[in-house]
Amino acid sequence: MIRHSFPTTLQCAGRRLSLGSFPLLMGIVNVTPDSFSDGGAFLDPKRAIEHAHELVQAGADWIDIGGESTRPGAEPVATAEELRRVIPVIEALSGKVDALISIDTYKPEVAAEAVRAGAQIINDVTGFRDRGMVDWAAGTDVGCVVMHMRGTPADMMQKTDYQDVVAEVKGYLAGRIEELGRAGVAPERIMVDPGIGFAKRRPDNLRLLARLEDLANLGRPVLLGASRKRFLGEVTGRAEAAREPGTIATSVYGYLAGVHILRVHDVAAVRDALLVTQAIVEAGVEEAR
Ligand code: HH2
Repeated sequence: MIRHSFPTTLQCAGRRLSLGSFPLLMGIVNVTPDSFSDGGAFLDPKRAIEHAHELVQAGADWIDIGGESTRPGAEPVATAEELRRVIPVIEALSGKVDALISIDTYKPEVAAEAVRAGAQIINDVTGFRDRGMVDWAAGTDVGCVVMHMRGTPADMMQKTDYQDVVAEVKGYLAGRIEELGRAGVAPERIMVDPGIGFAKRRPDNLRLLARLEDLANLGRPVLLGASRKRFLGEVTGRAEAAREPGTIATSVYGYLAGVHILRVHDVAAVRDALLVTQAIVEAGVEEAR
């Protein structure tokens, strides 16, 4: 019944990583005034840098730095402002933390500057929809997170009409892997993400979570970002700050379904839950011998 992570290799910025036995933990650093769960808390670069160090101490393998909120209804941020927010933070962390660094952006200008500052992975919530982003990525060796969404954060919640959400998300991601491949981005550099909460309502999010194995069939590492999201509040009645138990449930479920990377706000809490899950899984394997 347990579909434990199967090994997949990821190539990024000259490194070859083997993913599989335990999910990588991606800690979130939002250098924004308006992110949905921690808006304003890390807008000051000093606080953002400290928070990244705290996340790594708590067990983060990877730090995701973003300078634009993508919560439903969010308006775009100008490129210059996004750069002003994220670049000092990446520069201060590069070479100073024992963790991968990604930039959460869909703008090629921001991606290029972030990589120059030390980022090794581009986390593009639009799934490299912008041809400029595809061409830019093809000329680099960075890792690429390809996420599914429809429209933009401003209008995505008006685009939630699906016949079969799982098939559509999987088809979209397969198409993006193909286009990136044609442009020269090797599949070994790509990770896929269903985009929980992006142009999806509660039943869509729950269906995608229930069928995560289908995405693992794409043959690329699967990244899951459900931390503190709205559907958890809809299921539990809790506000953002009180959605950690719900986040842990999705993380454990994702781990057992074979997810390779978990994008979370509270790395310490999720790590403990996964360590206990892993211990139970290993005891079960022992028992079956
Ligand atoms: N979710 C958010 C932002 N970036 N990237 C990936 N790959 N997957 C996700 O699910 C994902 C993401 C939204 O969460 P958060 O960063 O906490 O909020 P905001 O966009 O309001 O800054």
